[in-house]
Amino acid sequence: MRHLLLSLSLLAALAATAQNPFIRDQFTADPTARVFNGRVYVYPSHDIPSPIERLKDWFCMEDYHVFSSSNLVDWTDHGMIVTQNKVPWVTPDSYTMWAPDCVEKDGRYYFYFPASPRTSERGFTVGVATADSPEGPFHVQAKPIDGVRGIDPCVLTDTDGRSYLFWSGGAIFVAPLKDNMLELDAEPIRIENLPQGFVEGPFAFHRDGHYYLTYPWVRKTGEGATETLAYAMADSPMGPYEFKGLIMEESPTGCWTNHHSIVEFEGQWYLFYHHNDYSPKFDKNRSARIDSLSFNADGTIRQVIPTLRGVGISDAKNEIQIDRYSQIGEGAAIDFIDSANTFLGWKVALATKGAWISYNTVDFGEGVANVTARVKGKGTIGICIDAASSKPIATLKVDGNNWQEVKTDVKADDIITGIHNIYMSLKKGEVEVDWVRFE
Ligand code: FUB
Repeated sequence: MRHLLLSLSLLAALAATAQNPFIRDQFTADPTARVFNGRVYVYPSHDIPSPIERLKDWFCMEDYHVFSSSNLVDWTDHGMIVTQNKVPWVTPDSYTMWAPDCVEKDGRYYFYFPASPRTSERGFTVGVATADSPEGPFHVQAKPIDGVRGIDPCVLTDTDGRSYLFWSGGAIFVAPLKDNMLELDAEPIRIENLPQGFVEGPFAFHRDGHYYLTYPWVRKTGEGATETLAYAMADSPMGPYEFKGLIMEESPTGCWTNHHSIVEFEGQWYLFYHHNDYSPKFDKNRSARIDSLSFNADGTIRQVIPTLRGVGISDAKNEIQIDRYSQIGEGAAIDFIDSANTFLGWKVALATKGAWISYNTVDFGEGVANVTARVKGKGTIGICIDAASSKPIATLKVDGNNWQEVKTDVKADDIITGIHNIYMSLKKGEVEVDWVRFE
């Protein structure tokens, strides 16, 4: 057979797909991912364009939603779980519901969130809401946790069942929690020996006897001084931690914040993080992304290169947003379909003969008979698999200035089955492509 299946090991490694950003109808920042009952739950903060003048140029967050998925592809928004004006200790209309976390203990779910308390004009503290299910309903505690001043709570539960609360506020702090998960059990300590520079957003986890403290870190000064994701390792939850390096470099497009979580799901580790994809001109409206993460044999973390493609296998029979490409050639460019409504997503413009774009790891299953693409313009596109220069399996003729779905037969010498990379390349004219789908 001319078109070979990729190896079974690749199949095993790529269990699901998600293009970035993976929540496509609202802003989602600071994504904390957790696995509960075989599903991935994401508890992000919820950026909104500010309804009040004071926060027009700043973070503005009124409430939290929770999302879940069994495959990292199809996400359910379970709706709003906590909102500022229903939390007795939060300053009303302060819009300060920043980065949260949620953990489970003995069948109960504890949602930790920072906000500006009524008792002080400036600054943040951390409160808790509890539920019997990861989706809620969550019941908020009347008061915040005593002894915590700061943002970005994260809870690590050790193998002995003891839990630790991490947070940031000029530095990163940690304290053990009491069994009730609602109170500190000892005075917080400040994590020492991290390199200089602004830090926030701690996410701590445990793997194979190593404790990881991962966090956004501004390593530079002056221009380009935005957040990286960095980490340190220790032999116990409270440290001492030894700095190890970067997980992700600064945003290439200048989004000032990054904020993340790291989770293992069905044998693969994933980095959830954010970028201002839907709001390129205002980096306080961010969107959550996923990329795969892996470790070296000594437990250190391999650096993650952010992708638009995201993770896993895409089903050829679903709409593939080829603008979330894995490779792009000269003469191809990405833009919003409508910059006045960025949630409509992106398109790729193929403007010169030979311009191409590619999208990897598409599952053709038992075979496909035809292909449909949402396109506009005037020209011809060849669809190839596995190499931009291979003989096209289909040729799409496009003629129209409005978006339209064009369908054509797949003409392959052999039936195309299994997993392949797809390429779209311009044979003549100028064409824009929204998505492509096989049947
Ligand atoms: O989302 C508001 C703040 O921005 C978070 O709490 C920080 O970690 C940064 O992402």
